Amino acid sequence: MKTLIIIPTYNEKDNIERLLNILLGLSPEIEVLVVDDGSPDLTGDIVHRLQDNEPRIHLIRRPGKMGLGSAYVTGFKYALAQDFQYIMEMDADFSHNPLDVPRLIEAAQKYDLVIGSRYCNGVNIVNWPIRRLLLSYFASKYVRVITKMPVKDPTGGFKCFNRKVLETIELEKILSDGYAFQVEINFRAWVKGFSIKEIPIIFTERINGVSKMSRRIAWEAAWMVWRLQIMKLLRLL
Ligand SMILES: Nc1nc2c(ncn2[C@@H]2O[C@H](COP(=O)(O)OP(=O)(O)OP(=O)(O)O)[C@@H](O)[C@H]2O)c(=O)[nH]1
Ligand SMILES: [Mg+2]
Repeated sequence: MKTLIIIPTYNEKDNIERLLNILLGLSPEIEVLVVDDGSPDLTGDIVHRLQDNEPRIHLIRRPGKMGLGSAYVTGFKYALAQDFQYIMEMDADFSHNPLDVPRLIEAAQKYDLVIGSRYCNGVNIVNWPIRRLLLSYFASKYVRVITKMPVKDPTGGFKCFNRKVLETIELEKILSDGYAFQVEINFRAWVKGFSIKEIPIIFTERINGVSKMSRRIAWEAAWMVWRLQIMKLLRLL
């Protein structure tokens, strides 16, 4: 069954071609959608050129940096307009190992939403400064305590959805970006009663390119969980 892997990009010229080659080599059922936000390093042009020989590469170009959350929502709508059964989220920077993709798709035969989890067996993160690691680890605990959602890695961005999850969640209503976006979408799926499975992955910090982690993104996630909790109580989800 057909899978669409959505990859948002902003300045990923050193990674994108190699990543697409590996992904497309995994299976003829796999297609990729790059959502590029006008990368100044011309990542979009590289992908456009690769499309010449490969119909399984899809590309949406947006004029400027509009954030990860809205890039995924745009990609989800594109996937739902076509006949993809599985729809994945993945970073372009090799933090997510493309060779883990088949394991996620396999688990998605049985579960509605599969999350590649850094915190299944201890902590599986390579090359993060201790400060960032602690922030992420305690953020995930904080999300769990407040939302009661049974997910150990709620901010992870390597996931596989069955299309019915994305058909059911009201994509229009998702407002958050970055880490909060991941938490919000998991929470909405969970509240609707979809099954969620975490499978262990090893996350490796990027070698090529520049990080976009910011204080604003962390704070957004910190208050978003309260907002979600209130919306759930008011039955707005
Ligand atoms: N389309 C789009 N993609 C983005 C945007 N911001 C980040 N990305 C992409 O989203 C993915 C994750 O972003 P990263 O910068 O790796 O974020 P991170 O993993 O939290 O941080 P680092 O790995 O430390 O840089 C990468 O593929 C980025 O190129 C954006 O505003 N628009
Ligand atoms: Mg990254």
